Amino acid sequence: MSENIIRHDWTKEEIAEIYHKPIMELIFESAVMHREYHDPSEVQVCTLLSVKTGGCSEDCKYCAQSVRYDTDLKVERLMEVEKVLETAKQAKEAGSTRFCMGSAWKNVRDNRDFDHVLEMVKGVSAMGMEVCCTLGMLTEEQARKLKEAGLYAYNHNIDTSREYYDKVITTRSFDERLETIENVQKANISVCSGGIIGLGESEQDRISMLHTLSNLETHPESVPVNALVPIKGTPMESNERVSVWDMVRMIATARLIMPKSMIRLSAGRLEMPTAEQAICFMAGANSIFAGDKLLTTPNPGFADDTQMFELLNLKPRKAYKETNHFDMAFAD
Ligand code: SAM
Ligand code: DTB
Ligand code: SF4
Repeated sequence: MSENIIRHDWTKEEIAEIYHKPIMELIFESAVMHREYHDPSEVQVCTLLSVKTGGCSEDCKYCAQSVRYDTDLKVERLMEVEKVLETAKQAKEAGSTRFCMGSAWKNVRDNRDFDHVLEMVKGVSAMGMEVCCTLGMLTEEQARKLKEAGLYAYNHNIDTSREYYDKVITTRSFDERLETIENVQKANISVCSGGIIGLGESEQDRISMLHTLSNLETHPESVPVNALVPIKGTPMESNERVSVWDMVRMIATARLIMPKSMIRLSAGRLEMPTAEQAICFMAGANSIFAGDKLLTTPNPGFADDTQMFELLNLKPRKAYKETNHFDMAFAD
């Protein structure tokens, strides 16, 4: 293991210097760092399932599920527990080791729906998969209940920089997001937190977002880097498509400043040819969302990803490995 120290005191200037390195140098350095902490042939394969779709009261300007935009999305009630468990079983059979359930909620409420989500968590955990949820804001008490049910990780993205945040969302604050992350950490649940690029933010905003993530007391165990999937009907429907080099810079910088974290090449893969995804893996990405649907939008299917893994000599990372990443992440 290297003598690199996991730092939580990065300055924006230092992060900017890394982010702006000549691209080949940046990829080389992040690839070296990646090899210090991870097996570069392993990629974590997570499956996403939207267990409660649409009808969300929030105004996140990128999102297909907000009631405020006319996005042609059919609003659905919370899925039946059995149906969710059936989907998780299929994902496991297809090689997925993490199952992430998402709901279009501003926050979790202590009602029957939450009781059903707890049953879903118990059921998926019993299958030996790492269970993750993304249900919006959470109190410490609710986080503890999820932990007791077997929750392994909780996804709550900061989405963008503190400075740009209110250009994207006005119905809940950046600090509320950080509070939820804190509540999750207090319950000893592993944190998955990252953001989106392509929202119209500047490079300085991207650096600022990475600054916030890398200066958390414990680095998130996983850091999803999403490219905006433009949704018709939302205020961001016409945003310009993110370039692969911007994804690479984000991934490589995240890898260099949060070396132990899993960096997830998240939304946006459908538009990326295998060669572009390969550069992202080279730059330190080691996790993907698999399965032909993200929450509401299409994603490459298992068959396509299997082919890509074969071509790139990658293999899915096992769940709960001996060198448990959860313990590693909490051992800074
Ligand atoms: N409602 C919960 C919340 O907002 O925390 C959980 C689900 S929400 C859809 C999860 C995350 O997905 C968002 O925070 C955002 O980072 C990402 N996301 C949503 N729509 C997206 C889009 N169109 N393109 C890229 N990422 C998106
Ligand atoms: C994350 O960072 N990206 C995922 C997951 N966490 C929940 C969601 C991507 C959503 C893409 C748009 C959609 O399918 O609606
Ligand atoms: Fe609701 Fe989450 Fe979409 Fe925001 S991102 S509108 S909170 S579902």
